[in-house]
Formats: sequence, C-alpha cells, structure tokens
Amino acid sequence: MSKRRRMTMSQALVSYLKNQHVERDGNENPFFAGMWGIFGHGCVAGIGQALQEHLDFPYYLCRNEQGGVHAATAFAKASRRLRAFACTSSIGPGATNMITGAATATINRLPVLLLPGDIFARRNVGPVLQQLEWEQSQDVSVNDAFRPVSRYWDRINRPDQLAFSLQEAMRVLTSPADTGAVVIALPQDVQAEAFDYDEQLFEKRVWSIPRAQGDDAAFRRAVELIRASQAPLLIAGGGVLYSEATDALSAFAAQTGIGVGETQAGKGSLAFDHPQNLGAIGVTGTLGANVMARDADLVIAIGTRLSDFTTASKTAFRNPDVRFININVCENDAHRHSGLPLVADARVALDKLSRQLAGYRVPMDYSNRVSSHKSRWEQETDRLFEIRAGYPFSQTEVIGAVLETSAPEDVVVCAAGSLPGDLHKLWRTRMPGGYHMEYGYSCMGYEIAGGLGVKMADPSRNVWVMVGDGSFLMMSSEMVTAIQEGISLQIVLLDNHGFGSIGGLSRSLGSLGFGTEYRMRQDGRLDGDWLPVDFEKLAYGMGAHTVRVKTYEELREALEAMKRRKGTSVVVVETDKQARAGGNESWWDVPVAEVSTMATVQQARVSYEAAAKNERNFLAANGSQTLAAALKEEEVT
Ligand SMILES: Cc1ncc(C[n+]2csc(CCOP(=O)(O)OP(=O)(O)O)c2C)c(N)n1
Ligand SMILES: [Mg+2]
Repeated sequence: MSKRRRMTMSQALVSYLKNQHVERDGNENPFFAGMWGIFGHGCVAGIGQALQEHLDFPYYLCRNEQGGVHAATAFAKASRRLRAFACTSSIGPGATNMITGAATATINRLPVLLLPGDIFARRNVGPVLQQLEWEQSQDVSVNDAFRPVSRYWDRINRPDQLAFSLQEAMRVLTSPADTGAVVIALPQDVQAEAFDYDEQLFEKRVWSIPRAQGDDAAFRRAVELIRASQAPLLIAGGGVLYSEATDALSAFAAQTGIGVGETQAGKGSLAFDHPQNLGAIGVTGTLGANVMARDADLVIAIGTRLSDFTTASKTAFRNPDVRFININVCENDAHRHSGLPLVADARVALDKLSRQLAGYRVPMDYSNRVSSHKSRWEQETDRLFEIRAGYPFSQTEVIGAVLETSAPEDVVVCAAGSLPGDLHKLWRTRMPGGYHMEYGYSCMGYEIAGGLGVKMADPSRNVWVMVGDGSFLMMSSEMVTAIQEGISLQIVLLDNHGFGSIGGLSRSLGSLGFGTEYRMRQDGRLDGDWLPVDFEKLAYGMGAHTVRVKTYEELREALEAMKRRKGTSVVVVETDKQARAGGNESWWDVPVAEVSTMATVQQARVSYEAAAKNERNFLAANGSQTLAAALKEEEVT
C-alpha cells in the first residue's frame, strides 16, 4: 500500500497542479503558471484556503472572471500551448461569467483549466445563495452550461473522485488535437472536505506533447498531388505556430516556391518579407493571396479550421478542379472540403514533404506572379500608412504609426471590430508570435485581458493592445489588474463613436448603419448627439497614464513615450469609422432580408443572391477516397 496524506480536496487539487509538467522535443517546463480568480462564498474557504497554503502557486486576482479566462487563454496561445493557467470562481454568476471565456478558449483550441465553485453536494441547506434550481432534477446547476463550450467536463461530488478527474483533465489539456477549456466544477462543501489521498497523486508528472507522424500512404499521395500541381497554394493557420513549425514552413516555401496565405491565427508563421509570403488570406486578405487562391489547383491547408473568413464563405477557390490537402492534428479539420487528410503535426509534415519533394519547384511564371503580388501589396500598405487624414485619423495611418514605433519582437494584440481586418492586411509581422489576434470567437473585451496574458507569457516583448471604443467599453477592467501586477501594456484606443465594423457591414447590406453608433436617444430614436464618454478620463481613473492626441506628430510622440514608460499607458485616438483598408476580391456570407419595404435592402438582396451563387460545396471525391483508388492502382501496376 502506498502512503496516504490527509488533505482537503482543494489542497490536493493545488498540490497536484503544482506537480504537472510538459515536455516536447526534449524541453520540459511546469505546465501551470498559477491560478486566476475572484473569491466568493463558493470558493473562498475551499480553493481560496488551499491557495493561501501554497503561495508558491501564484494567485492572480482579476476584475471579471471572463477577463481572467481571457488572460489565461492569451497566455496559453503566446506559450504555444506549452503553459497554461487554472481559473477559479465562486458559484453562480462568478461561474457563468467564465462561460464566454471557455468558449473563446475552446474555439481557438487553447488550454485553460476552469474550476467554478458549485452548489452543495450534500444538498441539505439548499437552495443556497446564487443556486438556480431546476425542478426536474437536483443534479443540475448553472455549471452544466459549460458542457457545450468545453472539451472535458466533470463535477467532484466526493473528494476521492478528484484524482481520476485530474488525470483526464491533463490528458485533454495537453492533447494537441483535443485541447480547449477543461471544466471541473467544485461543490463548495466538497472543496473543504478532507480525504486520505494516495501520495502517488502528488509525484512529479511529465506529460509528453506528441508530434503525430501521419500515414505514409497519405504522404505519398500528397507528394503526387503537389508534383502534378501547376498552381498550388499554402494556407498557414494557427497550427503552424503551435507546432513551432515556422522554420519548417519557411524552408518548405523557399524550396518549392509555393506561395503562402496566412489566416488570422496563422499570421506571423512567416516573416512578412519572406519571398513566398502573400500575406493575409480570405475576407480580410490581400489581393495577391486572394487572387492566387481563386486560381489555385491545389490548396495545402496547414493547421487551420478553414473557417468562412478564410474561405470567403466557400467562394475563395474558383478553379473547377481545385483539390485540398489538409495537414492537421484534428481529424475533422483534416477532412475539410473532401480534402486528402494528412493527420500529422505541422512541423513533421512540412519536414517530410520537403524531403519527399526534392527537385520540385513551381513554374517560373507562378514565381513571378507571387513576387509581383508581393511588391504591389507592399506599395499598397505604404500608401495606406502614408494617408494623413487630419482629424479624425484614418485607422490605417494609426496602424502604420504603431508599427513604425514597435520593435520587431513586439506583439500586437486585438480581437474584434474593424481593426482585425485592417491589421490582418497591413501589420508587418517580423517574428513569430508578433501578431496575436483572437479571431476564432472574435470576442469583444478580449483585447486588454489578452494583452495581459501575452505580456505574462514573455515579459521581454512589448505588448501593443489595439482596441476599439466598443470593445473598451465592454471590458477594459483588466487594465486595473495590469497595474496591480506592475505589468506594462501599451494600449491604443481607437474611438470612432461606436461600431465602425458592424456599421459598415450594415450599410453594405442596405441597413444604413442602424443601431451601431454611440448616440443619445432623441425623439424615440438613437440618432441624437454623440455619447459624452471621455475615454481619457476613464483610463486615467483606472490608474493608467493617459493621453489624447490630435495630430499625427502627437500620435508618434505619444507612442514613442509609452514605449519607454514603465506601467500601463493608454493613447486615445479619434478615428473616422469609414477610413479603413478596403476588401480585396473577397466576399462574406451575411444573409440579407429576403423581403423588405426598404429599397436599399431590396437592392442589397439582389447583390447578395448573385454573390451567394459562387459558394461551392467541395463534395468531389478528391481526397482520401482517391487515395484508396491510387493505392490499388499502384498494387496492380
Ligand atoms: C462580445 C461580442 N459582442 C458582439 C460582437 C459583434 N461585434 C463585432 S465587432 C462589433 C463592434 C466593435 O466596436 P469597436 O470595438 O468600437 O470596433 P469598431 O467596429 O468601431 O472598429 C460588434 C458589436 C462581438 N464580436 N463580440
Ligand atoms: Mg468603434
């Protein structure tokens, strides 16, 4: 019999978390960097007490539980999923505040361990404060709402269950294919209950993060498809960064000459000036990447979910014979568009393909097209950066100013609004990880909390948070947390009096921007004066150094000054909501009302119906199915 140690369930949980390590390619590090949380009666005497006994496992007090989860998510992303945080909350609203954070982590496939407090397991004193009852069962609480937004879900009703749940939690958190939010709900009475835990539970454990090697036959078929292709295109997604395959991609693209389009999560896979980097792809893409996608006969997607923003709602690829090879650790992503699934780690796959494609290179005219698209895009970027709109600013000149002030190793962080589109197109990422965009959930309010997580992952890199006024108003309170932790963030707040993005979308769909501007109600409508929000005072009131700028020179000066200053600073810039980078040969499916009394909507519907006809289904048996046929042929011949 192994030895036993009597501890509360919470003490055992924290002791276990401290002893979890991960390893990849021979490099090992502790997995958890600590725990975010806000205490309430549902955790203060349980998890809270255990954290107090383990001060070497840092506790970070956030302002909003959602913000804590976002910071944890951003930390995991910036750490290439090799490090993570736990997040705890009280029961009820504290717990449900984490649901949006859980969904954000899961959609982006980023590991976070969520530990919401829960109602009493023993039930005798219920209903307790903040318990939402369900008359048909006592086995349900608000924490069951986490189930669809998490990759593993459990509830600890007896302290002895803990060991087995934790092992599953770690398996999922460290799985490249399955990772996301893991939720272990902790009834508040059980948190404080003692049990004689097996000492072995607290031994140091090292979880190896595997690199899936892929199927040899699938690689052979992929090589055949690439060799036969006249116009291939690579799409680099977040998986390239998580797998640390950036050097492998750079070598593969250089060797073969194949152009690369980057998704929001994959931007920075290649330096912006890599000769094969065509830049952003899709709805928010560059002209070159989108034209090459339109004509491609073979798309090699690496580590991407191929969401509608990347595929332009399945209108991006127009070549009637286009085929897909999908390199991905997730089987469902590997099978997208009836493609040839290469279920493999990005770095392994790129290294193997580089070896197996020795001697292959794209045709010369293809190479010339990539180069000319690239140089034209650089000119277009410079043009957009050099616009001097006066006051209010053009969004693109503000991006140019931030880029010019930033060092190559700096990180820009953003999530929602019109900035992601302009940043995707224009930001010149110089080092992997320099572009941190949460565009899986595109969650307003992620920006500042996310910036905090990014800075914690690597304090040596300056973090520029670019945030719209709408996102800032939704959740800026983690700025206080940054100040509490002595963490320097450079926040650039673009005030265009409302939703530039959705307002523009609304206008393009015939709806005239209805309900998207920050105006006073007047005569029953929201079209009065601008709301009198003073962002400078708001940020100053939270403890940040703050400045509002009116000219381009002032903007550059303010950015330079905030780069040198320790602490969190905010520069408030008024921007014109229309002055942005335009679209490039791309379309996004947002359905317009089929009938309306508004002539503008009727017109928009006509254009919508015409454009939607370009959507493709990609049902042709051109992937794994043809693989089987090809292998059979090989046997016969
Ligand atoms: C939590 C959340 N609610 C709603 C949306 C839908 N949405 C996307 S962008 C946007 C407006 C963002 O406004 P702002 O931050 O000012 O950026 P701007 O569009 O002005 O650039 C909205 C409401 C969202 N992405 N996230
Ligand atoms: Mg705005």
